[in-house]
Amino acid sequence: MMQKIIFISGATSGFGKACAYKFAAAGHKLIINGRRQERLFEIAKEIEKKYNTAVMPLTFDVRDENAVFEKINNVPQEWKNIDVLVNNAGLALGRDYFEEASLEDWNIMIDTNIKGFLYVAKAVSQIMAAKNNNAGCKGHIINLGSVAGKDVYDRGNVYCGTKFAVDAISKAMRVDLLRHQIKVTAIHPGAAETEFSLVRFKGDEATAKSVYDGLNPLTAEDVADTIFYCATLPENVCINDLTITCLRQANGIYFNRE
Ligand code: NDP
Ligand code: 8X3
Repeated sequence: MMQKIIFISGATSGFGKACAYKFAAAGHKLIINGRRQERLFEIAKEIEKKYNTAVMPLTFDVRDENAVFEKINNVPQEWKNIDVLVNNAGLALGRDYFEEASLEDWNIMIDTNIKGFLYVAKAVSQIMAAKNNNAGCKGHIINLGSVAGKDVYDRGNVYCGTKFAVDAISKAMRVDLLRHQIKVTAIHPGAAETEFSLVRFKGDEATAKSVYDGLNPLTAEDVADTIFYCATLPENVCINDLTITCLRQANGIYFNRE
């Protein structure tokens, strides 16, 4: 097995955290990011101990343009050869009618899911593109979209808009990064029980839980397994776009609850 360097944004919880465990279990080295430093360091320590592989925690807020470029450009040389980026940090805030929704929620979602997403992708793609292995694949960027970026649902307005942007930008990245032989995969999950809804509903546990009523939703591990699958295909094979839902969900709108 060739050991790779995997950079995961938003690894303190949910998909990002599950990806960290999945890739480490296969022997890969990790750079993991999130804002909650204590959690990030705990996870790094636990993974290093459990899987005997190196993990570098890199605490920053993806919305902070300077921090993103400074932290990523200054990783030690032995960590520079990033093979895979799981561009995952993101969030929804609120589920409100358009005219009633909070501007602050909108700004945070746009700043995180579009602008922060772009900063991280740009910083890492510059590093990948500068590699001199012109014959082979220089890297793989895996962007987290959503079924919310394929169909809009009621009161999803700006969250859906940010995920449509992820979908469009993933297509654009695939075209522009083609000359560097960098793979770009967009993963679009449906409902998955992580901290996502707790964040969206600002700590309201009952409302967060009700999102998954009668669904048997995806788990973070289901999504991490899928990301791992995409990342470990032969060099010549790239899944461009993948939508994944649980059995009881068709898309962002249609559910068959038990
Ligand atoms: P979680 O809330 O469990 O995890 C989100 C992660 O993103 C956390 O590690 C959080 O870390 C990090 N994060 C959020 N904002 C920032 C920031 N400004 N800077 C750095 N890190 C940040 O949610 P999920 O794992 O479910 O979500 C991951 C991605 O998947 C998101 O992009 C989400 O939109 C998408 N998604 C989720 C679905 C679901 O149903 N769960 C379905 C489809 C897509 P910290 O707070 O420590 O910064
Ligand atoms: C998260 C899934 O359906 O809540 O992107 O938008 S959904």
